[in-house]
Amino acid sequence: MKNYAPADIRNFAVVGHASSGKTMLCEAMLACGGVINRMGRIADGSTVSDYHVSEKNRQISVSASLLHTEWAGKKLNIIDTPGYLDFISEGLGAMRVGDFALVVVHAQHGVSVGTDRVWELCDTMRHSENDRGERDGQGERGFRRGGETGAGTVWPACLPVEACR
Ligand SMILES: Nc1nc2c(ncn2[C@@H]2O[C@H](COP(=O)(O)OP(=O)(O)OP(=O)(O)O)[C@@H](O)[C@H]2O)c(=O)[nH]1
Ligand SMILES: [Mg+2]
Repeated sequence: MKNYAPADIRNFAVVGHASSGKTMLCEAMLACGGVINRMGRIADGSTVSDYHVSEKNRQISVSASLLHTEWAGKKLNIIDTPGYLDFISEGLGAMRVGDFALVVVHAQHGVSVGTDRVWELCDTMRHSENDRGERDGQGERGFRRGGETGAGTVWPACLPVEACR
């Protein structure tokens, strides 16, 4: 196994409102890093993160999953967390051990109660990812709504998730 210097390791939690696209974003990261050669799908129950039978059946994340990949010489230890508030304790644990949190905001639905909840808990490092607007041009609107919360630094990133399939 490759050894990484501590400076080359990034541990972070992926958090956000339910069904905002956290698991698919993680799947895209694994595909981009070459860990998997094609992206799985939520509908097929074929993502790396949602591996448990209850997650496949419900098509939602139920527990935090530890994933890892490498990008630009950095080892990324990614903790994908469930967005449903019933399982928020999984996200709390992940945020505690992560160096920072990546907050995923649904570009069309914008900031929701789950976003507010995790944002309150992210009081050290804040990082917002705004995706899912690429198909209908609504990403910009969702991003503006994210910025209007005044919760910290927010910047948009458009991820062509279909390109990896
Ligand atoms: N169009 C589009 N659909 C997406 C995108 N990302 C995720 N989806 C779909 O949105 C649904 C929810 O995606 P997930 O990745 O499971 O969302 P999540 O935030 O992990 O959900 P929970 O963990 O259950 O809170 C699935 O049907 C995905 O296929 C995206 O970038 N664009
Ligand atoms: Mg998920």
